Amino acid sequence: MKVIVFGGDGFCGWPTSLHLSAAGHEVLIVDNLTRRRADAEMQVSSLTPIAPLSTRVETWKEIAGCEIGLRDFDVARDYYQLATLFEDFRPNAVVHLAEQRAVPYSMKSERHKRYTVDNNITATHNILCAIVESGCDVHVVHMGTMGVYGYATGGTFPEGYLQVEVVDNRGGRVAREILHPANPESIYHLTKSLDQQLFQYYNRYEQVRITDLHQGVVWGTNTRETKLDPLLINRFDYDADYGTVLNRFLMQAAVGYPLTVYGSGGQTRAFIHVQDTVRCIELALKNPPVHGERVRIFNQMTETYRVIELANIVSKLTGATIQYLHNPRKEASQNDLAAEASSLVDLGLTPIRLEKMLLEEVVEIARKYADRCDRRRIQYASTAAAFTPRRAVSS
Ligand code: NAD
Ligand code: USQ
Repeated sequence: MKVIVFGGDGFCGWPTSLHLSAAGHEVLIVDNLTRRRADAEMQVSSLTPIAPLSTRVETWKEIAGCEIGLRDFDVARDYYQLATLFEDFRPNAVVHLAEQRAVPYSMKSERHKRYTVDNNITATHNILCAIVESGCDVHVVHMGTMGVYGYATGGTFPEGYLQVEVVDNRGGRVAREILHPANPESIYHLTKSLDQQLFQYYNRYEQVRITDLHQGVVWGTNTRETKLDPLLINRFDYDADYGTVLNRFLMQAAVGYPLTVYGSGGQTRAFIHVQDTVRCIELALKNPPVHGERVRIFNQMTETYRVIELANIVSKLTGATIQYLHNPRKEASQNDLAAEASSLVDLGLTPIRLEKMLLEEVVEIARKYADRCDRRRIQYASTAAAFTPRRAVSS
């Protein structure tokens, strides 16, 4: 299969590109390296020493003998490069990961809000529009988020759609299927909710086949392929903007920093290991919707935990202490979370459990690269203080 991975230099995108290439697909990465520039903007870097993208790809060619194509352009701004790429490369499928994905970053200032909305919505729309214009029959696999459902406690989130009854003009009850109402708690999550509407339109009126993966928080670093050479190593974000909670706790434990629990720690979130992320994307690609099928939505998560539960697990494993901090985010202080997530398991996913991989992550990554940690970038306030928005984010 010919596959374009939009955002193929990122945390999920790089291991996905390798995994698909190893499975024999012809992979082409499109990435404008904006994520690397965000690191420079915030004066942080991945805990793991990541190689330049061209070095990554050359190393993969030496090791696996497989070529991965590269294009450096902005999917949200360079529409004509994008349209030409579809006409020239004629992919069978695309994996769309090219969005600004950090909740705190999306709320830092008006510029970051506007950047996140402009970048994410326009990138998604440009890809869909270019597919239609090219006349190619392309399956779009998009990485969405569990956060589109929101975190109001109660009920079980379905995989995208709700069966409801509406009252018609004569007072009768009519069965309907609707997209689960969106309840985004951040500007970032709002963009993923808006993406869903673009997918509904392009699926219904332009017959684009789409799978939207509603993914939980990803943890871990390496996958089978990124472990093959140090130059293939994946990124590990630990700063207060891009670092996700479990990876942050692992790094904090490794450097002797108290685990930063926001608020009560009663927030429940869905989690998945990065190895399972790449496997889920492959499963989605292998099992495309048929022509005329509605947008497929899979909940891509394997476990749920409260933040405080994670802190206790990491503390027990490493001896780290726990610090309760004022929550810098606007979010419910506590919630339950139940969600259906059987579709990907039915397609062949065997979930990796947290307790199985956690120790390996502590030893192989967090402790090994602990000396690369800049402690000033751990707390949200210190990151914000170091921030210079006007130069860093395009207006
Ligand atoms: P990331 O920031 O590491 O990677 C995104 C990549 O896309 C980066 O390499 C960036 O340079 C590129 N990019 C962004 N905008 C672009 C544009 N306009 N043109 C070209 N390239 C662009 O993020 P990630 O963690 O790999 O996340 C990938 C996707 O998965 C995102 O859409 C995110 O919302 C979603 N997701 C991530 C997680 C998680 O925990 N990491 C969880 C659920 C969903
Ligand atoms: N949290 C802490 N302490 C920290 C960091 C985070 O208590 O040091 C808390 C947050 O307040 C939040 C929870 O941990 O309640 C999760 O935060 P996170 O930063 O790990 O994840 P989140 O902001 O939800 O975003 C991440 C990805 C995003 C993806 C989302 C999936 O960055 O791209 O969409 O996870 S989900 O949460 O299921 O919507």
